[in-house]
Amino acid sequence: MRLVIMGPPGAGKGTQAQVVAVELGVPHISTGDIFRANVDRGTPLGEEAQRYMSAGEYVPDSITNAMVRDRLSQEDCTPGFLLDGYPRTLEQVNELDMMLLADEHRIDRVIELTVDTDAVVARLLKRAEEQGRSDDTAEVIRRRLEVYFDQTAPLTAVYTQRGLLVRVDGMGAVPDVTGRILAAVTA
Ligand code: B4P
Repeated sequence: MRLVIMGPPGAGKGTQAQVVAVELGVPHISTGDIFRANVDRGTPLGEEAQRYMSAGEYVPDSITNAMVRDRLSQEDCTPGFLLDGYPRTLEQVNELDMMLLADEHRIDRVIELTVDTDAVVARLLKRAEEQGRSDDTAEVIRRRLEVYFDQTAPLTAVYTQRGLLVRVDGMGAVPDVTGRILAAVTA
């Protein structure tokens, strides 16, 4: 099973992907988590990524694509994976297609978590209080939402055209959303 989970910042992609990946027995690959791990370790990749993330901008495609290519080439991804927060641009969609084509694989399903914008802003501001993430300030959240609607929301049309997109209501309790995703994936 090769899955992608999409949705605006704070939609709960990471929250859901962690559980869904375990249920499906595939690795959970979050580009945001990989960037943050590099920031924490102070690697050159982390230093570069941090400049973009703390401004609410996307990390450049060249950096992100190379990182995902490397991760997907690892052995645990052979049976499948759950990509969380990638692809986010048309260039990333094309690059992912090429990575998979090389092994004669393809994406099986794309889940789009739909949420209410006011609710996601509230979720992220709450996380800011709890975790202090540098990209969870009101100003940066606003920019992240703009970038999402400008660059990532149009990708849903691409995956709809391919017959892969399933929209899942991301509002409500976390286990209820998980149940909806698993139902959509196994349908
Ligand atoms: P991500 O790490 O993907 O962060 P996100 O979009 O904010 O989070 P997500 O939707 O996963 O929300 P979560 O489950 O945590 O990206 C961060 C940054 O990394 C990007 O802005 C960008 O700079 C960079 N980046 C990542 N991928 C990239 C790419 N492909 N290309 C370029 N740049 C890239 O949930 C948020 C909060 O809501 C949590 O506190 C959670 O507890 C809460 N929550 C979740 N579900 C809930 C529910 N049902 N009810 C109430 N609260 C809920």
